[in-house]
Amino acid sequence: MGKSGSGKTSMRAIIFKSQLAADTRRLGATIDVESSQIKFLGGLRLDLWDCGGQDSFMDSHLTAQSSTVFRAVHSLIYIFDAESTELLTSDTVYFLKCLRALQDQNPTSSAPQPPPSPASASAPSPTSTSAAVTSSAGNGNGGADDGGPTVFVLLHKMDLVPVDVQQSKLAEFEAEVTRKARESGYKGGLRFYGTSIWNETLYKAWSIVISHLMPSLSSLRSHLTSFLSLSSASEIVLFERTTFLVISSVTNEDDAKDTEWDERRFERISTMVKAFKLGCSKIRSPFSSLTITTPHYAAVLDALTPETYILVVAREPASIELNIRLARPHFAKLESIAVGR
Ligand SMILES: Nc1nc2c(ncn2[C@@H]2O[C@H](COP(=O)(O)OP(=O)(O)OP(=O)(O)O)[C@@H](O)[C@H]2O)c(=O)[nH]1
Ligand SMILES: [Mg+2]
Repeated sequence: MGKSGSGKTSMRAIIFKSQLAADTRRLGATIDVESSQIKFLGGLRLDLWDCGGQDSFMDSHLTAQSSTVFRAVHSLIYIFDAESTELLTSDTVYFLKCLRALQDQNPTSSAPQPPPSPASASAPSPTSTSAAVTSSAGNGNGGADDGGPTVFVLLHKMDLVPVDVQQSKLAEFEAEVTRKARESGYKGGLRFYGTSIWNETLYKAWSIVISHLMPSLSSLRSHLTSFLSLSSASEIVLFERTTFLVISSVTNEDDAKDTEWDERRFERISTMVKAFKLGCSKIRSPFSSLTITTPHYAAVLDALTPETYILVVAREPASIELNIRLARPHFAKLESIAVGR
């Protein structure tokens, strides 16, 4: 959800329909609600509701359609336009109304919780994984461990904000919106991220959203760690096959010590491979795998399971492809177990 023109349909088109960012300029306003069902990681079905943001539609989502839109929601992803002149006025008013509707329609989210400490309620998190993306937690955990829906707040179109003020703008926005949410009685967690369709921040935020939707997949991480050490790799990254969102990653800390690695490398790979795949499909030559060999390292990106791609980076290139082949049956079994759960 979010006001008209904030970029909701653009995000959906890029992440789930593999469209190019430039093509989103042609999108028209969404009428009422566009719901799509996305087959995701085997048997999982992701129900994505793109709610038109024009005032008349917002009013209808909040009144006549309130129970349809807000009941049984797993996650609310609310998009603010960073360039909007009404960011902290009318844009926030609608957001607060949505939080209220979410709380009313999902009573567990209003279960009593310990009050947030002033520091965690208002101060922006010092953690940052990318220049334009910061996440933090309104109630100290940022999630919905009260059993209610999780709210992700995306301050979007950050490319239009000068780079040197992006962090401070996001921090101020987060503090102010969190304060207003608490004052209005919302008790659940809020997670804030700065995003733009023009860089990898969009992939970063959506990878977090998707990992949150499928916590069972986190168990894959321990298996990736075993694979990392068994194959003497420096790094392994797991991507969802269609969206190329990062599901999980493991790094050999000893190798990481020697080198300065780009903190945004995973999201940048998602963005680049997605564009490359699109290029391949345009010339009717479907993407299957990619191998890069340099004097210092080798990287292989290949299908691992029916629903995932794996990227293995190692100093010793000889056995990467063989190791991936040998690991496939094990990960395919794990994936079916995770999905079954
Ligand atoms: N500069 C910039 N423009 C963006 C970004 N994301 C989307 N846009 C542009 O914003 C415009 C509106 O995007 P939409 O995705 O249609 O907006 P919406 O939120 O779906 O709007 P409604 O359907 O009316 O609720 C399009 O021209 C997009 O190209 C971004 O990150 N940066
Ligand atoms: Mg739209």
